[in-house]
Parts: sequence; structure tokens; C-alpha cells
Amino acid sequence: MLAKSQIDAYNRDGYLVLENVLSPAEVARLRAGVDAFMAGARKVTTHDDIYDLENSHTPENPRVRRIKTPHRHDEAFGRLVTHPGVIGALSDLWGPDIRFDYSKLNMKSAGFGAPVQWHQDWAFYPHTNDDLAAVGVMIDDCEPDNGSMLMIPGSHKGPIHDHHENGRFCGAIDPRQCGIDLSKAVPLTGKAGSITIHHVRTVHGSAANESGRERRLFLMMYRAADAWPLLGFPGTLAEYDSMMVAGKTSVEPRMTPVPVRLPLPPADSVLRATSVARGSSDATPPRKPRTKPCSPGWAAFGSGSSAEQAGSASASSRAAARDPRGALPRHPVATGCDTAA
Ligand SMILES: O=C(O)CCC(=O)C(=O)O
Repeated sequence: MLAKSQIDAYNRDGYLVLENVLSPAEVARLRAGVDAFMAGARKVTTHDDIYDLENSHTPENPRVRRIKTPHRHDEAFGRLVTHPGVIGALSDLWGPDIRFDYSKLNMKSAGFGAPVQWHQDWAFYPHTNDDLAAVGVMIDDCEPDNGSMLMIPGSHKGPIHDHHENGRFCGAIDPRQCGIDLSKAVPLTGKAGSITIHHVRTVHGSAANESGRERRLFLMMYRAADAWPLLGFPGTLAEYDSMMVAGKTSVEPRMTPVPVRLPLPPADSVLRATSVARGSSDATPPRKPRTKPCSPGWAAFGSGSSAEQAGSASASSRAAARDPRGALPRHPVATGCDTAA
């Protein structure tokens, strides 16, 4: 259960770090799961439903940027979706009714893990209210030099910044143009087994991992059950409701006066992928194509999100990005939420 001071800090700053939420045994099991994913990466040569690869990846020398929806593929990651330490904290922030969205494992490997440009997750998936957050599970100790996430305190109460470039959604902001004081950025550090919670509107990013240590962060996206996605959801209502992880669903969206910029039109790269997949025009919101159906309970969560698709499409852009603590150029479809968002 969160202390009042922790709830106040989250409401004031837009993020929180909670220590020792996972036991050493749970962390060890997750690391074994990551090792198994990495062994699987030796069989792939290009991005697929599971792997988002670094540009320098080869089967002989696997370099994985991200594992997509690991909760669908490994029971230990699946169990985290409903972990009492996670759901308890979110209930303290939002109340009892909570819906899962999707997960990803950002590898940010020692020596070459790419930075994530400044962004707000909200830019990728606006809802009727902003009781949404990403929960990060630290599989390794997170320190400033191995690419811990960086947050701008209080930015969740500000505007939704422009994540477009040349008229198309690019998934990243230009912090200088947005008047963001990067000297205020706070690194979310902690020991393996800690969790982070960041508000969907908080401006954040992360630097490259130039240390010799891994920085693997498992991210799970959640929303209050009465926050309804403005761009709709994939699949049927029954499938959407199967993503409830606590409390009860509702068909009465809670509307609050939140600032919104739709992630439209999508970047060319996303548009091409979406059009091919769905035979659609660019009026179609960018959505992750549906992946294979899942069977056991632990695998049943997660429809994916536009942000994830956007991130996959942005591999070359991300590789080109510089340290987000400096002034970043924007690249088409950056690595926020799917990565970023
Ligand atoms: O993995 C990271 O460093 C950042 C992830 C992120 O920004 C996001 O998921 O929105």
C-alpha cells in the first residue's frame, strides 16, 4: 500500500519509484526468461512479432532493442501483469477498477543500448481521462550511466507537446522548442526488483547505455477502467474487457478536460505498414496489427498499441538519436512509448 507521501509525490511530480517490490527470486526468474529470449534471437534476422532488433544485430551476435509483449510468451512476465505490488499501487492512485494495455521489455544493452527521445506517452494513446501510467520493473539496477529513464517533474500537469514533424506524427518532441528545462530532469534510479510508475503525460526519455552494465526494464501499461481510448481499441468488447486486472469494467467513460493532440496522420513508415496490413488509408489510426491469440490466463492480456508499432518502425531513427539530455533532433517516429509508447 502506498503511503500518503508517495501518492502526493506522484500527483506532484508525475512519477514514483518503489523499492523491493519483487523478491530476488522473482528477479532471477525474469533474468532467466530474458536469457531464453536472447537465445531465440539467434534464429532471427529481422524484426518480428517478438523481437525489435538493434541495427547491428546478426544471428551470430544478437543485439535486441526490445522484446514485444513478453507477458504473452513467458509465464514469469505474465504473472507480473497482476502482481499485487503493482496492482495495489495503481489502486491506491486511481481506485479499484484497472485495465491492462500491453507490455514490452526494453533491453538497453550494455555498451550500445539506444537512447529514447523525449516524449509523452499520452501523445500515442489519448483517452477520455488521463488516469493512465506505465509501470517499469527493473530487471537490473538502474543508474544514470546505464540509461535509467529521465523524467521532467510536474510536466504531467502541462500541455501535450507537439509530437509531429513535417505534418506527421513522429512520436518525439523537440524539448527546446517546447520550452522544457532539461536541467530539471530526474533519473529514476533503483535496485533490481524496484518498480517505477510514470504518469501518461509526464515528459520523459532516456540516454544511451554507455556503461558496461545491462539496463533491462520491463514496462507494463495500465489505465483506469473508465479511461476510454479516443482512437478506439482493436478486437471485440469482450476481448477488451478480458484485459481488466482489477475491479469491474464500465461503458460509462469518465470525461475530464485533458489536452489532446491526435497521433495523426501517422508517420510514413507506420502508414505503409498499416496500409499493407489493413488495406487502409491514412485516415486509419496507427495500430499494432493483432498478434496471435493467446490461451492461458497469464498470456491473455495485451492488445498492443500504436506506440509499439510506431517504435518498431523507428529502428533507424532511434539509432541516430543523440543523448536526450542534450538538444535532440526529431526523427520520424521516435522511440517513445513503444519503445516508447
Ligand atoms: O526504456 C526506456 O528507457 C524508456 C521507455 C519509455 O520511455 C517508454 O516506454 O515510454
